[in-house]
Amino acid sequence: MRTLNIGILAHVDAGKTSLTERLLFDHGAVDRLGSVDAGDTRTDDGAIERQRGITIRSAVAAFTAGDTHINLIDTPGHSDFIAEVERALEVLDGAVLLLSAVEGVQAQTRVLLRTLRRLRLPTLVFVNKIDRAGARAEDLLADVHRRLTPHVVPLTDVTALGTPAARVRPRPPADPDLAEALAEVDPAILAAVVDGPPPTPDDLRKSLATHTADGSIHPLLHGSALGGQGITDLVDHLVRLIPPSATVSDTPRGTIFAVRPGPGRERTAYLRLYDGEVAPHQRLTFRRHGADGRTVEVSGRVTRLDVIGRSGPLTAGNIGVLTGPKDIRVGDRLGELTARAPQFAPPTLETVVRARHPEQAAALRSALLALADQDPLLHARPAFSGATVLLLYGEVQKEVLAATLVQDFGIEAAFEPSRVRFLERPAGTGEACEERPWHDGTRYWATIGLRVEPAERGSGGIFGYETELGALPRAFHQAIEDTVHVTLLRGLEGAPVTDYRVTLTRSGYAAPLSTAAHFRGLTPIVLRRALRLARTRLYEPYVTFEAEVPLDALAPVTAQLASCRAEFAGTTGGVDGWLITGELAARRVREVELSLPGLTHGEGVWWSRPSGDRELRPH
Ligand SMILES: Nc1nc2c(ncn2[C@@H]2O[C@H](COP(=O)(O)OP(=O)(O)OP(=O)(O)O)[C@@H](O)[C@H]2O)c(=O)[nH]1
Ligand SMILES: [Mg+2]
Repeated sequence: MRTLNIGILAHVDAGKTSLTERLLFDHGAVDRLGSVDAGDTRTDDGAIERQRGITIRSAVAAFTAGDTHINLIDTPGHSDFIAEVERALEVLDGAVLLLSAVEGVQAQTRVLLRTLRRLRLPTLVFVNKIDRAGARAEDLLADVHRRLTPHVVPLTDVTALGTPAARVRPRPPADPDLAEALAEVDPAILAAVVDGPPPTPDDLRKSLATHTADGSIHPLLHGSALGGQGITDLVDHLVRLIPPSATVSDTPRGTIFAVRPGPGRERTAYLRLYDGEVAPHQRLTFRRHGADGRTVEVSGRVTRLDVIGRSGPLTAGNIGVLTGPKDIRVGDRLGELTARAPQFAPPTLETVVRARHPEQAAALRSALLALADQDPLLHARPAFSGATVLLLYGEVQKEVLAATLVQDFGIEAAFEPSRVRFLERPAGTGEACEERPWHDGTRYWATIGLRVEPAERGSGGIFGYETELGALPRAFHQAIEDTVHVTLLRGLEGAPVTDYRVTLTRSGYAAPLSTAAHFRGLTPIVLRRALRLARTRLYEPYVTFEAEVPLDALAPVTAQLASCRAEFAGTTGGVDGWLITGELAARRVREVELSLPGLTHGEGVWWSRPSGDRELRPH
């Protein structure tokens, strides 16, 4: 039996969790149809998810259709949880991108499809909620072609649209729309359409399979997760059009894409295996990139292994849930370690968190660091005065984190208002050295030479040695390394420094006078001098924005954006409204968001996502 790993992706509330539940129920994987509204679906299983009726973490559930075993990965739709979608993308064979027949194409839909196409992941589009009043079909399709991609081909139609009696029926196999869409990506079909003889239904079917598999064409199907219409068609096409990924060797190769706290201190990890086999009790070694740029390995024996939806060993193509290896994290690799570029930009906001009850301060810090440790996309770092700085995508993520701290750790935390996160990067190279100096009346029995220089974008902070390891006792080395990273939490302009490489160029100590405290005390003095010589540049985050505004609001909205120094990428539409796109400094976003309702009689739709940072220019 073959396995397909299928991601369910969409904007918030499109019906991903409801569709997942429906697929499980229709194929006998659950014996009761749960609902998001009643808070009893299989995949929204967290207490906060059930209370709020939104998905926060990706969840895996499996069912079998004929001789295909399908693992569904239900992802969150809220843009604050885009990091969860990012991790899921890596383990998929294909995706179902949902649209609501009522709400249609949303900004988040566009971002997701753009990413899926870039990754060349086979993707079907499912227009959900055809039973709901206000559902659209023909003009929604026109909208999809205009605002999502022209490479979408409808395979179904709907009767009694927008009513509970809505039904789905297949389009004819030789549908001219199908031939036309395929002609855009398939020269053989183009030649047949233009010069004849016209392509046969069999030609079209084969071309559709090839071009869905290579991610260049997206079949579109209709249905209702609540009513169950169109579900059989969806599964038939998933099975027929999405191929399982090919295995390339017998050596186990896989990725950890989710980690959940288990009973006690144990962690449960989700491993997607691409190659080879993993058996219970096997010893596994995972690899990741460490902060100093070297490869970190964690090994351990598997104490428990469940293969999702199957029994027996974990084989290539499947997902296993395992416990055993300690300190395992999201992103850890089994087998070869390859770098992978992130698909979405890092968060632009930061907040400072403190315990409401001072006696919980230490517990809060360790809870946040534990959460961040399992999850490389939750960035937490200690701040001065015992607080913790967190990087965030948005306010909903903050609320969810506050609720998690209460429910899972019993800690009440206070979050400062979020602010835009600025960063410093070294501008050049600077070097400094001190040999057993006196500073402010203190004698430091330590010799430290440090060089600061820019490191590759996205590398964070790297520490390395030019001195011989072993020249200093380990505790002193560690004291220098730890102090370097803490010191660089504040650069010359007060913002955290990132993408730096600090190298220990000289070191020395005097036994028995030297202590780790001498090294901790001297490191910031030497490092600051080196940093001043290197100089730093200040960077601020930018966002990509999309504003949908009514016809008469184009001029005032454009003027407002221009006064916030937006850079415009395009303005399209003009029939029933305008779509303005561009880039904007993240710190101006709030201003635009607040003015938009007034400028658009409450009809404007604003959407923005982090797009990376740029050097700060004076405004
Ligand atoms: N009428 C109708 N309502 C639907 C359908 N599918 C989902 N809904 C409703 O839409 C709402 C959102 O459904 P969810 O399944 O939670 O949507 P989601 O995409 O998983 O949402 P997030 O995970 O929070 O992004 C719920 O109230 C569902 O009952 C459908 O086919 N028809
Ligand atoms: Mg959901």
